Amino acid sequence: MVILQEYYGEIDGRTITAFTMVNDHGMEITCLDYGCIITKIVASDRNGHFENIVLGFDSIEEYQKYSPYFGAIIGRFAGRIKNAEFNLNGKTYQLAKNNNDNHLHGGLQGFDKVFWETKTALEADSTKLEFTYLSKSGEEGYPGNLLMKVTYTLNNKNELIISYKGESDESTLLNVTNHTYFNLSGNLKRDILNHQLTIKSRKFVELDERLIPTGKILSVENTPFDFQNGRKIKDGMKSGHVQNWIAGNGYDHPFLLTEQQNKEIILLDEESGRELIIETDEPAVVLYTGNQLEAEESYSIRGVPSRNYLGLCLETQGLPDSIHNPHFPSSILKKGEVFQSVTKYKFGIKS
Ligand code: G6D
Repeated sequence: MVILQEYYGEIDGRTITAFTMVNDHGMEITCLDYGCIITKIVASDRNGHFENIVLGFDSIEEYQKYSPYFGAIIGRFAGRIKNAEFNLNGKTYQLAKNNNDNHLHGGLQGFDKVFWETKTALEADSTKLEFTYLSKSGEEGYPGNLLMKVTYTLNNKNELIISYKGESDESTLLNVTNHTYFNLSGNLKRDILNHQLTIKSRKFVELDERLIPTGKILSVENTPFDFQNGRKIKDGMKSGHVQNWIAGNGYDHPFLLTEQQNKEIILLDEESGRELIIETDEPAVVLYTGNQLEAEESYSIRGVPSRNYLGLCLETQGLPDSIHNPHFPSSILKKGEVFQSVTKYKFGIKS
């Protein structure tokens, strides 16, 4: 096991450091102390070719100019909050309206755009990066001084384990996730439309045309949202299902997990043989298939022109806009409570 550190760039005169963890089988994960951004995950295909399998850049300027949260930790609240406001214990809090009059992904300077104190640890069969950030009361409009700790662990079982811990001195909202875009083809050789996805979920959240939950939980039965027995992502592109259309001809939906820590999410690229198994203790996962990657201003990702469906996200988390939907699992973190969650990403080859 090895951890390498190197200069990556600067923002406002503050140095950004890139940390690369390498395990004994040649798997690599590179991330930044800015936004805990995962810039690269290098994994083998069935023929032993090690290639990058996530969307990322090689300069901070590109992240600042183009990145739709590539690889970043998202918070305080992942997903949308309707009308960018919420009421908690009789007080109304106004948040940034950074997405069609709604609040998205923690606001203008969420967890993805702050510096995290970083500690490294090297053990016989694993390497760890421990990121810490104190989100001051009032930051992005949220109450409470919130101490966040995020740990990335790479081990010799080709697993990336992300653990989250949060404590606040006032009741607040916390719904945190990692926003990595996966593309198992390797070095973006192909898009993700032929990736096969399995999700152990019987229900998904209905969205309105601004991608805000309507409050309805829909059954996946007999729809393109039924991933229980595996399905190609492309099914959602031209399905004609109104929810695929609303998402921009794809998926951008939370799925309620019916099982935790039992191979509940499996992503497979048959051509390379690469397989990713995700297990989590979170109640849901948001599947976003990169339907909006084609931006007004074209850009390239390590030389590959950005286009829709070049990567997909599987964001394990609570449900968006839960504060306005009391029947959703709550994302209220009470004063003195400790929020903890763990998501494991196991990279392998389909036998
Ligand atoms: C779009 O609606 C999607 C979000 O789900 C995604 O996280 C973001 O782009 C990057 O707003």
